[in-house]
Amino acid sequence: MLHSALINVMVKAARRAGRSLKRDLGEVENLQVSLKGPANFVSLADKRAEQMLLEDLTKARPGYGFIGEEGGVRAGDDKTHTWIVDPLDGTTNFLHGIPQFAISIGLQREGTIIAGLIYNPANDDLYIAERGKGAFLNDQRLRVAGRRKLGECVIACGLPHIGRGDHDLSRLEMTEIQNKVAGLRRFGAAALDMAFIAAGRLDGYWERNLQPWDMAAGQIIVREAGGIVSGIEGDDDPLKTGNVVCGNEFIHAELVKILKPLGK
Ligand code: 2AM
Ligand code: CA
Repeated sequence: MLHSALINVMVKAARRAGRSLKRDLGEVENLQVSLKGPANFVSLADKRAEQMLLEDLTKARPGYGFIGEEGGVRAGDDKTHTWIVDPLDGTTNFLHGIPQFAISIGLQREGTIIAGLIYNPANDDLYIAERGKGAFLNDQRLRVAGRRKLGECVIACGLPHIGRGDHDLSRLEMTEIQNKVAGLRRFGAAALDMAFIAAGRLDGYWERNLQPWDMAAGQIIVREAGGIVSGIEGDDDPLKTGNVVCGNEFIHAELVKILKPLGK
């Protein structure tokens, strides 16, 4: 399939960093049996992947700014464009050898995400989207699921880690949703949860306390697949609030109706 020059740049960068992560996943599996486990190794793998993405993206688009989970903010000469990159989303999964993790690359132009890529090197699933051009998984056009009844839906959430977020609120949210849906899931990689929404595998997803790089690519991929993405207020910007709800228009609205009052 023919992609734009921009998408080609993103795909090439993601595939190189992805090869590195996939090699490192093999080593992680070996290190599980060691006393200290693979934590230090994973931290290096993460940084190495971000360095590759920074190199490739900056080489192809020298002026663009770059915000990466590992390296923070680097300003570019072109103040209108910024890459928003998570080199390894689903770090805990990766650390445990669970093949549910991804590279996430979003491109922001004047405050709007105009292109996104999510790539899981473990199974080679590559999701891309560009504004107005649709969303694709391995060149297959994506469309969000069509279910309208929550009772038939599989919904994913995130769970705050130890020492983070509001655990009581999280349990309250899960209790409310669990009572109304066909299945509740927690996969542990926000970018892939959003990619699964775009692919119609999941009907809905919500999570609090995320970072822009967790959601930048996912946001455009879901929207280009016909889905709705907002914060938990229903009309707020997830990249600003750090809270996200997504699904088709009906399930998104149902989730907001349940979740919004709980956070008050
Ligand atoms: P990460 O793997 O890149 O850290 C898990 O619930 C999801 O939340 C993952 O996508 C994880 O991204 C993300 N996340 C964002 N901020 C986090 C934090 N402070 N602690 C743990 N997970 C976080
Ligand atoms: Ca992340």
